[in-house]
Amino acid sequence: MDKLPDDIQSDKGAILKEAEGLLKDPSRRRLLGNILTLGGLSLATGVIIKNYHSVDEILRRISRFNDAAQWALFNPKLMAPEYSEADIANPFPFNAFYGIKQVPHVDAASYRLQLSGQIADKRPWTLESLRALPQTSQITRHICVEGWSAIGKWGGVRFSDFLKRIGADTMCKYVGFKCADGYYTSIDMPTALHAQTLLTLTFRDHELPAWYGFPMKLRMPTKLGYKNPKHITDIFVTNIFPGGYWEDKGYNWFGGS
Ligand SMILES: Nc1nc2c(c(=O)[nH]1)N[C@H]1C(S)=C(S)[C@@H](COP(=O)(O)O)O[C@H]1N2
Ligand SMILES: [Mo]
Repeated sequence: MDKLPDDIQSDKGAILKEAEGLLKDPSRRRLLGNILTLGGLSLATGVIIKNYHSVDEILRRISRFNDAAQWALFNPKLMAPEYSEADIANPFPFNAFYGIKQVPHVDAASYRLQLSGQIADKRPWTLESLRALPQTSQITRHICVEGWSAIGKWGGVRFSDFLKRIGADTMCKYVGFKCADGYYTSIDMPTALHAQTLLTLTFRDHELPAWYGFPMKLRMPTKLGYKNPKHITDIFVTNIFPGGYWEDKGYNWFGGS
């Protein structure tokens, strides 16, 4: 590689120092997984520095690259393992960006699931009308990046069936979700259409309790925990990248497990 111009050469020290700080942050390290060490970054910096201006931008670029790779490698026909009733964790862990006492209370009677974006039939859904759709269930492992995993049983509507029913444009790239607690996330269309992706209304054959996401949680055994939104109030289909609560703070967007 050519010698870097002097001004960039001196930036290099500053950028590496900034990187060192950022890599100390556990959420940043998670974002990078094990793909990048400070040593690796040092080697890459000379190349990257010519095109990008801050470490944050470099890290985001790497994460986006990782998204593209995961998207390309995702096999829509590959099924996540399923388990038996005896394997279900009891109690199943609760997790959110707040404590269990702050879990939102969603009123069942006035609840409406709102639809927007590239969807032909945007009529809102009541809980009753969602319960009246054909239901299926699945016992799968939920994996949280905070270092735990647990097997649970979720039941509900196959998401690909639901998307077809509402006339979603499945040529779009993203499906986005907004939640009653302010959480939000989005997924790639191939995962939305995966056979194990369920719009769930039950946990262990009972109505989804508040702490597991009443009235509804999107459950995907092919994705990490933070990609599985609870308390969903809005679903939209779009080609504009919607991001997510943790994803916008640096977690990898694709979030495959
Ligand atoms: N609405 C909402 N959905 C959410 C979260 C949240 O804070 N709010 N946390 C995510 C994370 S990080 C995890 S691990 C799972 C936890 O789901 P559980 O409480 O059913 O175990 O929910 C995911 N979905
Ligand atoms: Mo999580």
